[in-house]
This record gives sequence, C-alpha cells and structure tokens, in this order.
Amino acid sequence: MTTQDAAKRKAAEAALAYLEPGEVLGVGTGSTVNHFIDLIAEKRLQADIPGAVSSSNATTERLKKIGIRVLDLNDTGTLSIYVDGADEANAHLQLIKGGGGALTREKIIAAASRTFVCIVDESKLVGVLGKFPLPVEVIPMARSYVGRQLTALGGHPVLRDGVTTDNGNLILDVRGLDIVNPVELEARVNAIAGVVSVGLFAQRPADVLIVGGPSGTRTIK
Ligand code: ABF
Repeated sequence: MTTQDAAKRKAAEAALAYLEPGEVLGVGTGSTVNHFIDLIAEKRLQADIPGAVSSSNATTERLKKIGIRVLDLNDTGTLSIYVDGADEANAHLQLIKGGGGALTREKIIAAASRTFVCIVDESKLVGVLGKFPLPVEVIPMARSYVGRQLTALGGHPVLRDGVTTDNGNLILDVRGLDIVNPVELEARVNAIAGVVSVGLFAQRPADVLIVGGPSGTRTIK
C-alpha cells in the first residue's frame, strides 16, 4: 500500500465514526470511498446500515458485494450522512470533484444529505482550486457549444476521451482555471445551456473534511 493509499484508508476509517446506526447512508465514488466500503465490511458494520444510496454503478456493485442494499433516492428522502472523496479541497471545504466521472449523482446526493463528510488524503488540499482540471458534464449535442463558452471563461476544455457517464453524457475537463471565487464560477458554468453539472462543490461545500496523512488524520469543519 502506498503512502497516499494508507492516508486515504486512515481518512476512510475516521469517517466510520459519523455512521448513524439505522440511518440510510449516501456513498460516493473513488478509491478513498472504496476503502470506506471495505472497512464497513472488515468491521462488520453492515447490520447498522439498513441501506445506501449510491453515486455510481461502480459503488453500487461494491456495496452489493458486502451485502448492503442499494436504495433509490426517490424512496429514501433526505439522508443523514453522505460520505465521498474529492479531487481537490480548499480551506473553506469547497471541492473539485468528478475525476471519477460521477459528479452529477454525487452532487445530487450531497444536496439531499444533511451532513456531507468528505474524505481525502492530504495531497488533495490546495490554497486555490483549479490545478486539477474542472470536470463539466454536458449533453452530447452541446459539447462544442459548451466548450466555446468555457473557453470564453478563460478555461481550456478537453473532451474526456472514451467516457460516457452513467447518465449517458460526456465530460469536458477544463484546464487553466484559477478559481478564486468558486461559488461565482459554479453559478456561471451551471448557467451555460447544455451543462448538466459542474464538479465544483462550492454552493454546497462539504460539512466535514477528514484529511489523512502519514501521522494520522485531522478534521476540518
Ligand atoms: C469522487 O472522489 C470523485 O468526485 C473524485 O474524483 C474522487 C476522488 O478520487 P479518489 O478518492 O480515488 O482520490 O467523489
């Protein structure tokens, strides 16, 4: 296990403390979340979790494999806890997400959850968001139009090759953005016709950020 992977696992383990027995859980996507799911099984916590709402087909498969029922958000209503990773996080718990391609469902479940617990290794912490290319999910017919609008915003959009999201859409990864006002940029990108969602979690940031590192974890709220 690499140092970064060990740090991800430490953050995932600390997130177990936020589980509320008897409550349906929201579960995100990515390798840090995979540690979280694996730890639920290792510590035999499945009985505490009546079901989960999943942000991707990949997470759905992993949850089913450890015997957790995957439920439809339309049937569960508001969730108490959502646990997910991120590609970048700033000191205000604003995030860039979507490196794993599941940004739209992640954003929906985060919005529908009372507490969003984000688990990262310390390499994800940045002063200003934007070094990681900003994922934007777009309706296929609007790819070029949205690309031109993103260029006008100062970005360099690149089509994510060979990727169709679980919702049947495309992803543009936007390089070269210096995101000094994440809330404002999120609103501007959301307003572009053809954009399904943008991987900026700023209007609805994380509520708790657990950061794993070589000597343990720290929690930012
Ligand atoms: C997911 O967490 C994605 O939004 C993001 O890409 C991923 C982070 O990946 P990892 O945990 O594998 O570093 O929610």
